Amino acid sequence: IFGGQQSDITAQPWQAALSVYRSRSKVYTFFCGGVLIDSCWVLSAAHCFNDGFHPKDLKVTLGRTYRLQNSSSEQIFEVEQYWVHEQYDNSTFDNDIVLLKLKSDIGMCAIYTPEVHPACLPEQNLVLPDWTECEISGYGKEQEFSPFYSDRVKRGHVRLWPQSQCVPERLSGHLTTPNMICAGDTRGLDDACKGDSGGPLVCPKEGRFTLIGLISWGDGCGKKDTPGVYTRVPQYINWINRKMQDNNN
Ligand code: 4AZ
Repeated sequence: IFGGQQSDITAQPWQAALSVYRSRSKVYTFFCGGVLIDSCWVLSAAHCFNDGFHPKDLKVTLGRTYRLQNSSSEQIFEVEQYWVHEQYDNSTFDNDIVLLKLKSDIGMCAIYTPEVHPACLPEQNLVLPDWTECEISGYGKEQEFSPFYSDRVKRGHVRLWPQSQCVPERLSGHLTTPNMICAGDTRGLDDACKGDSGGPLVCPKEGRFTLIGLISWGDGCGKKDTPGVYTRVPQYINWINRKMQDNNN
């Protein structure tokens, strides 16, 4: 997160950290964020999986404030399987969404605690008012060209942009689609950055934080008058529910 503030995982207990086993270095390497939406289910960005990881090599960490420090509140899971959206387009990042099923022998995975708790899903096609104040979070970089990810989870404040301003002129020529939503800080302070991808954009809806976006892409981090681009989660509620039903064995 560019700007924003250091946070505690209890402020965004749906935040997940995804890592992949690198056989060359024999360690798990953090690569993207994710969002817990149900005990055994995590959403992330499809583009995080461009390398075609084997599910067996993946690990999902929940409940950590410090990215690399073990904590008594953490819950770590292997991945049984993941589903990249069938219409995901690697060149435009259209439909940048992936659903992961966590591995469990007992039909229950994450146990809900103050540090580990799912985000609410919106109803299909929910649209919130322009400039609604929302939050993003993640363990991603604090500066575009920093070599390091953040040691600690951060959160930032962004507002939902009108679709009319979510245009190539503000995104160094890149097109957006109706499956994307732009959000940014009107003060020009907070933004998502590299490594935050797949993590949450949550907005208050009837008093609850509701998952409205998945961090997807942007033109750098924290540039003036440049929004971040997010996968528009309310477009995918039927897709998510179908996948979760089809795969509840
Ligand atoms: C990235 O590379 C990335 N400022 C994610 C979000 C944004 C920029 C880059 C938005 O994962």
